[in-house]
Amino acid sequence: MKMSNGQMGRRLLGLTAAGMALVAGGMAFAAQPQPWEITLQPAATPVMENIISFHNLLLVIITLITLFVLALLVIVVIKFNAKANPVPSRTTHNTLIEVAWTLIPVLILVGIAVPSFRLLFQQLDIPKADLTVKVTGKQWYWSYAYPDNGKFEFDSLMAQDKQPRLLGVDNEMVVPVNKVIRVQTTGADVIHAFALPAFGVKIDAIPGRLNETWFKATKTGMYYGQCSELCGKDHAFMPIAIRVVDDQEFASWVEAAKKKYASGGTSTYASAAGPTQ
Ligand SMILES: [Cu+2]
Repeated sequence: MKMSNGQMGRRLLGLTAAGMALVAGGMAFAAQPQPWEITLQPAATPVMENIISFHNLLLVIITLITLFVLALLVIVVIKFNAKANPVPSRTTHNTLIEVAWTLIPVLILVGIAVPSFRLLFQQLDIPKADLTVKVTGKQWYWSYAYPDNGKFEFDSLMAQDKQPRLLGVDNEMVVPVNKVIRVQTTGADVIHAFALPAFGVKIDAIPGRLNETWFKATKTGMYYGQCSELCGKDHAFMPIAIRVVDDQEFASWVEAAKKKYASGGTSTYASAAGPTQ
């Protein structure tokens, strides 16, 4: 794709603006994809912070390796082409180099494995939960059940009249800030996946199975994710919206939710979407 100078300038401007939005985003927190975003969404949980630093570490390692291989290729092309080197060496073995090119990659991989497994255990080893939310993926919306707080359940459907476009929902999942939230996922019809980039959460919602993950959001605000398993024609239209609030606000939301959702999982949009099973 060829770009004119003007296009290039606009693209650069877009990138700069996205970068500044990212910095400013630290204050008024709403985690959602940004125009021209090229990196991961800003972290809102300790797990995601560690995912980002692991990602940055790998980026350095992979860049160094790629540059090293490129340098070797360039040396070979320049020094050992038929013109520069008409009489090739007949060497076939070099024990020292062979040991080195076996051992060094092994050491690099072990070096990567240690922080990788540490991160994996942090994700899988669920700390003592303050709150459990059961998330059910349905064609094509989510249901959230709060078994700890008066056992209510409600549906959450994409709201076409709400911003951000394709991410706003009628009924958000609400959780308290700085609390360990245990998320249990299951599917009602086909496999869905509950994914929220800013929390470092992505877990399948499988019919007949209960999967578990967790997050501890450290900043109040709105967080958006999407179903991440191709689940049918409206797969792209079942966003996940989580509102993180302080304890007091959460308590009053629970009281209101108990009344609002007393009749079970009802949604203002349910009839329009026509869920099928
Ligand atoms: Cu889905």
